[in-house]
Amino acid sequence: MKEKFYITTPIYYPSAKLTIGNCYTTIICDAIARFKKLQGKDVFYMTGTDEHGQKVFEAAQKAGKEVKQHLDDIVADTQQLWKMLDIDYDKFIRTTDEDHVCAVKKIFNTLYEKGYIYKATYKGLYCLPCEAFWTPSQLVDGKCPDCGREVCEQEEEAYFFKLSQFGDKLLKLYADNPKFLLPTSRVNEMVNNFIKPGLEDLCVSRTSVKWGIPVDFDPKHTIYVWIDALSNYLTGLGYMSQDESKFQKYWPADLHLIGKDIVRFHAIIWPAILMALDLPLPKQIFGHGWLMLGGDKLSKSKKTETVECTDPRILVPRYGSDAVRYYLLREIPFGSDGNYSTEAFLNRFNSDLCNNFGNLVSRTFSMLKKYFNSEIPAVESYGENEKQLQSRVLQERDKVLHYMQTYDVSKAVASIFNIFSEANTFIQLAQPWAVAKQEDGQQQLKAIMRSLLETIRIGCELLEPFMPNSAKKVLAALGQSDKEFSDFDKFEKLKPGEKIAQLSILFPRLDVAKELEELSKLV
Ligand code: ME8
Repeated sequence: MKEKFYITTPIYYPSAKLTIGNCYTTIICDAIARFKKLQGKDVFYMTGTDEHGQKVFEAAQKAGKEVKQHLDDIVADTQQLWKMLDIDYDKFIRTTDEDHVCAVKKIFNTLYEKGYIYKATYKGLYCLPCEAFWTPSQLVDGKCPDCGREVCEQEEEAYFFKLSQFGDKLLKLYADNPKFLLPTSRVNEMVNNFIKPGLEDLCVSRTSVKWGIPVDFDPKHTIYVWIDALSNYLTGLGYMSQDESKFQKYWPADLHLIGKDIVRFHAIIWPAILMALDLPLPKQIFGHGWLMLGGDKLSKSKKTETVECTDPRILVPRYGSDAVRYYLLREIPFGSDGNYSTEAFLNRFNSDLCNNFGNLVSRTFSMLKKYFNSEIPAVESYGENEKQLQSRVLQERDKVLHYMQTYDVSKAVASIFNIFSEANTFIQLAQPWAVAKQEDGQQQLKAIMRSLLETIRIGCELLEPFMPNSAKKVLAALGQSDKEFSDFDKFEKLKPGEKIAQLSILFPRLDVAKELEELSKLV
């Protein structure tokens, strides 16, 4: 039986304006999910939308739409964006789904029945027009951060979750499982900033927020949006529904991949809820860094009127989803922040995708056409140069597998591109055009071309989870459409005598200055 692997993104707040920064989590999860699938795992990849709360309600009002209609439109738009980016999820959960709503009510009831939730009074600073409570640190100049009006002290009846009971259990969890929360710097942040100063019980219901899931036994209360949202990781598998088979199969999650801004909710509140429910904890939570905008310098240094383009709906149709995926996966060191600039994106397109990968494929394919009428050659023996290339390729292949064990996607992608660079260097060294002119050069030429083709094959097999479109295109041309990768170490997978198909140019070279100018008109 296949080993299971359950991976999740956070569920997104509904927004019609997702930038490539928002797409980052979903793209990495997709790459990891695809990689695990190719390794033969039974993967379940879930993403979705977080649709409750006052802000959502207000946004719908502002748009002049009925809330559900407003949400349906945004969700359709988001799903279309994920399709555009080749996000191959297994389930898209919406917190307005009936089975989710039903299960969240049951989760709340269970926590109440077990004595982890109690009723008390919530005291706080309240903004009447906004109907929102604020903490002193959230205020701006002592006033409501949303509308700038005066706030007043107010009390509200509310339910509380006994989070204060979980401090020691959480410390033990982090100590016993050093890989539970990564990168480790985030553990220190949780321990020093939140747990050691003492956890307070968490207010988990509101009477002033109407757009949410009502407490089953006290419906004037709405369940706190984070209890509702975090539960999606269980309810999406059918937890507390008629059919719990997916929950039985896939829970606990193998990886919750989230941005660093929401680590506290996932590494403190979520395990506490699961402990209270007596459920196994997720195996790992990874808090990745952010994509930052460092745009201003660009227009100054270039002396053109350029604006940063961060809209995937402009970038993907123009440059392809593989290019956007590649840039995000490669450019942001996993776990740290990374800077975005349109110019860096376009430069990477030219240097890595066009000059390195695309050029290697087109050179190799056209040489094969010229020398062997596009037929994969059979080889009697390999020379020193070819053997060296093969061993370098295998070294990089091992690195990719190693990095992917810790989800270090940026290093894994860099290693795959090292494979293509090695092959380009090999071409310069082996000089097939010179060998072709030698009378007794046929065997050597076959060994050179075969080594290049197998290198491209291995590189593209590894690349498929990250850049599915172009990798699949090349593999199909090579007559390879195997689903799982098992034969990396064989340099003899391609079938001699078979003809490879010709490919159109994978990544046409861009005129960066022209593109920047065009993009600035579109944003
Ligand atoms: O937080 N760079 O949803 P969300 C990298 N609904 N990642 C970014 C980013 C950037 N510039 N901007 C956003 C929520 N993200 C909650 C989650 S889960 C039970 C509830 C990431 O739409 C962000 O860190 O604000 C998060 O991982 C994801 O986008 C969704 O953020």
